[in-house]
Amino acid sequence: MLKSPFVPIRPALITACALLPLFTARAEILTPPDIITFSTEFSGQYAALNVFDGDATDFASQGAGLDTFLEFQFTAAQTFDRIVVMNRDSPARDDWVGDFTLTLNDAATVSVTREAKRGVSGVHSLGSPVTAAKVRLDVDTLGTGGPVANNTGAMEIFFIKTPEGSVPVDSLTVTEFATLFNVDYAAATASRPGFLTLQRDFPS
Ligand SMILES: [Ca+2]
Repeated sequence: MLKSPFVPIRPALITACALLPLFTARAEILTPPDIITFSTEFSGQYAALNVFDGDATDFASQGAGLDTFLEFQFTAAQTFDRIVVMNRDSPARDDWVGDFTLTLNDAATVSVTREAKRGVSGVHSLGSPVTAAKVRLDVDTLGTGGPVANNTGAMEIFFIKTPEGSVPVDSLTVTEFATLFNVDYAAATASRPGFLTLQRDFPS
């Protein structure tokens, strides 16, 4: 289905992008690499390039589940130390990425362990900076509890470089806030350390 060119970018996405520098102490989001190979897409509407369009559109594989992967190529070797893999806003829990592994230049690997959650991602540390021109992302675990779909994918991906000498903000606490829309929009979700969300923002 063609999308109207007049549909504005969702305010929640803008909120998420605005929060990122706060959590990463002026970290740099790298210019997105090319995507050179990927799991078969569910359809053209769920293209792999949707992980870099800055919008709430998804990449969804065609039932690849635990075999879901994306392979990226930067124009030159890049150094980064964190990554955001924002999950799909899908009710099927096995559409969500849990743990995943990055393979750097077809050699070294670094794995991220996390809980699979709908429509969100942590700002995941890789432990130390890594440098690579080619990066492959393989899914290691999925969300569990059904319904079964296995159209695993992602909404957005950010490769993040923290400038040398900067200190990330570890935590913030919201002490006062306007009346909640409902409990799904708790004010604390606006300050969860190192966490990004497109869905659970705080509308006053
Ligand atoms: Ca997207």
